[in-house]
Amino acid sequence: DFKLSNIQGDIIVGLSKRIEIFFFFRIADATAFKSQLKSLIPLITTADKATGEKAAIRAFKAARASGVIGDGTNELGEITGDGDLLPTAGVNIAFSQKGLTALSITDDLQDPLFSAGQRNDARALADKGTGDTDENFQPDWDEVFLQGSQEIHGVILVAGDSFGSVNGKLDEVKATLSADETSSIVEVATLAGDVRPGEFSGHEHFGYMDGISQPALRGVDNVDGKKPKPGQSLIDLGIALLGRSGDPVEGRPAWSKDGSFLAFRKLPQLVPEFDRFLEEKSKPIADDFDDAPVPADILGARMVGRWKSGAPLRITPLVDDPVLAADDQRNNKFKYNPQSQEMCPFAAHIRKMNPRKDLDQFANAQNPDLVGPHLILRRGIPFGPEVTSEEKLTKSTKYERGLYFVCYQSRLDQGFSFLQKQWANKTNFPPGENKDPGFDPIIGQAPDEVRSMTGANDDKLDEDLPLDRQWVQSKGGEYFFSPSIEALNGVLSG
Ligand code: N7H
Repeated sequence: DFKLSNIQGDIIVGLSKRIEIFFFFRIADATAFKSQLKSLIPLITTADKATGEKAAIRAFKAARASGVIGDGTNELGEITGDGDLLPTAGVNIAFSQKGLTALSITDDLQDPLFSAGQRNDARALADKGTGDTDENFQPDWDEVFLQGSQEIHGVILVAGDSFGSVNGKLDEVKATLSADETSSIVEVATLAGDVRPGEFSGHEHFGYMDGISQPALRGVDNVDGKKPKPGQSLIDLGIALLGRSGDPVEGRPAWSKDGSFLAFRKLPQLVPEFDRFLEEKSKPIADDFDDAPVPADILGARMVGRWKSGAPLRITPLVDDPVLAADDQRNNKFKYNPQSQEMCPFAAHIRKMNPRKDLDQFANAQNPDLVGPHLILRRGIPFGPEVTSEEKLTKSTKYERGLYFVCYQSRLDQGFSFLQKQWANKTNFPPGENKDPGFDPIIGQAPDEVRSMTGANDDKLDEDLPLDRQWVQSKGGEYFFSPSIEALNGVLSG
């Protein structure tokens, strides 16, 4: 009974996005919302539609590369139009627990973190804030996510090739949700992310290529029109979708099947400060790299686990290899050696987040796979302007920029929340070595911001490198549920 047309496209395919708008709303009139939601459903991009769109974009790019379609410039090289991407705009919708409650849905999705909301998870995630008990903790979050006067009941994701397409689609959505002169929703906030320009497209703001490693879903290969790639982890459908094989949670309502929990985080990044740290601390670490390019690039790569191009340290530890990085048959095909962090530090962000073979030594009959259940589908997008020359000069951030982090999973306590608390923030993960690996230098959080890692220097692997400060700062977010189309047609609009 598995149908791509019943699943929202961002979950298992990913909406095509150069621009993405997150429209957070409160439901003001539940009765009107339910009937207007019925009319919104045809606008929603399902997984089969998203697959088709990706295929069309690939065909368009191929046609452009072969000269069949112009590239948006004239003979003089002047830009004559967008000409860059096929116009697309996709829509998805997801609800917070408060949103389900506002719709008088009392069924329990059996995910305590979802039910309580992300604000109640902030202290455990080690987000910055004041107060020393769960009750009096005040996270240092943006006002909108504190949800004082305005609760967030849901989020509408609109993604596409340009602000023109995306805004046009958002207007359609808004018109649908205010049909018959009744606005069923109130805007709480609209956040916009965009892919970085030109050669940095696909790279997050620290400069590293993102979106390389995603798990593939068992039984639904080819979902985005591509074959599973070498090195790609295969996970059961139920790791991503509720009610599918691999989701062990009992007692969930039938309508939750084929939905997924969406974790949203606003994560500003202090880019000039990060670069300054790399410059200052990389000299001794780079000493033994004979033909080393830039010392800072070596330290950065050891913190991330990949070079800026995306080439993995596990395959090319001494020098970046852009050709390898661009080859999707090779750029993710590696396992770590659980005995060694010579090629890639245990604490490196991608090793902490997906330790590949590191945990095999602890597996047993009851728990044969210690990594798979924690793999997530990442769908984030950068936000904010490029670093200005003034910021480069002063080495301090003036304009907010970072990542709107989005991921999908069937259990928040195994996916996002687990990864942050148990792997990124835990200094003894991955286990098995005498010396603790330390924090994930990219996203690891400590309440006092005092962090360090080992393995940064491949000559002195046990040496502790103090990490000055956190360059990724949580400004909040929320946990949402992205329902199936059947659920949207049924309980949510009924
Ligand atoms: Fe990460 N970065 O630029 O350093 N991430 N991440 N992430 N991340 C990855 O392999 C980054 C964040 C994961 O399968 C890459 O596709 C930044 C959170 C996972 O090998 C880069 C931020 C969480 C993977 C970054 C951020 C994760 C991954 C390499 C915040 C979960 C795949 C590209 C601003 C709690 C690991 C790639 C694998 C990869 C960066 C956030 C998880 C470059 C800057 C919050 C599972």
